[in-house]
Amino acid sequence: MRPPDRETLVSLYRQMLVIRRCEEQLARSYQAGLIPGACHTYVGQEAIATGVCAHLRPDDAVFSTHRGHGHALAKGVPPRQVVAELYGRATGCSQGRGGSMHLFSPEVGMMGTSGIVGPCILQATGAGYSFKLLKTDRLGVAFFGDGAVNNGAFHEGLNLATIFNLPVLFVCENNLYATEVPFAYASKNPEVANRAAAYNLLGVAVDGNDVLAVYRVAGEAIARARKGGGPTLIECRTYRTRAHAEGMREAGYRTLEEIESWKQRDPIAAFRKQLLARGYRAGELDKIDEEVKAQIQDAVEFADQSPWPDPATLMDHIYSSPGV
Ligand SMILES: Cc1ncc(C[n+]2csc(CCOP(=O)(O)OP(=O)(O)O)c2C)c(N)n1
Repeated sequence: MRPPDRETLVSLYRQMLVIRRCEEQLARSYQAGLIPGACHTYVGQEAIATGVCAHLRPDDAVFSTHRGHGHALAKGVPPRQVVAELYGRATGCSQGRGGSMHLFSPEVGMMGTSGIVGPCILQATGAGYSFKLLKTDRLGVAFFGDGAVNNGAFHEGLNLATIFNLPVLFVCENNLYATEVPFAYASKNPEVANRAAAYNLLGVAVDGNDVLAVYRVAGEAIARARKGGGPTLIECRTYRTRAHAEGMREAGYRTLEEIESWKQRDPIAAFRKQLLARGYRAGELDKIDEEVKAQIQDAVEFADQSPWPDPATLMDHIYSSPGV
């Protein structure tokens, strides 16, 4: 695969910042009581959604998790629609009916975040099966955490995708903990990528905090899948630096030293260093950050001023209309 050009490098940097600044804002909004429902932030894992989704088209289908704001943003849902959805407003991507764990935008191929751990693996497999039957080069993509790999859905999805040679990308974001349970406790096999061998499937482990590494590995897997080369399991090794969900504790089940050591490996700071070494000017990168902050501020004001869903529409979208 060709290395990313200048425009791509800048867009990767900007995309990671959009996710980071949006998440930081959502955390503040949650603390201010403006977000009904849970809020699981993606801080520390931005390189994964960014590096994978950079290769996706709007007609590829992404299925995500409870920690899915970053996937939605990277897949093309505008920050205004994400923030408004978490605020429960009618202008949100799910019209204020879903919140954080039901971010849907089929127009851009964001087929949903989910509060249930595991099913996204099967939904992406189903999408891949459908795309294959339709003889397209579209892709199904599942993002999931290490907490999903001991779920039956993981076995069923990987097995089916392999035997039918489906265009599916399985992206495991191994951030070492499922809520407060260490992966090393939940499984005697501390790796995810090597589980692919059980299905005779290609499994690749990558540094999930290195956006260029994720971009390269995902690009190769996606190009292969589009050409009929079948599924790939990518294990992105990473860490969430905030609590499992806002309002929960950050440490106790993990040490402050461990959190600090991963903060030193922050994916955005690391990429900024790489860009500076490639000759980008600090001022140029700071300007991107300023633009992103303004974009997120705009999203918050938009959400704040947006109407609540009309109670008269309560039963809309629940049953299909006869004959439709
Ligand atoms: C089927 C199912 N079992 C249990 C839960 C409760 N639960 C919510 S988040 C979570 C941990 C998920 O961990 P992981 O998949 O590693 O994702 P992470 O939170 O680390 O991003 C669990 C067990 C759930 N939502 N769904």
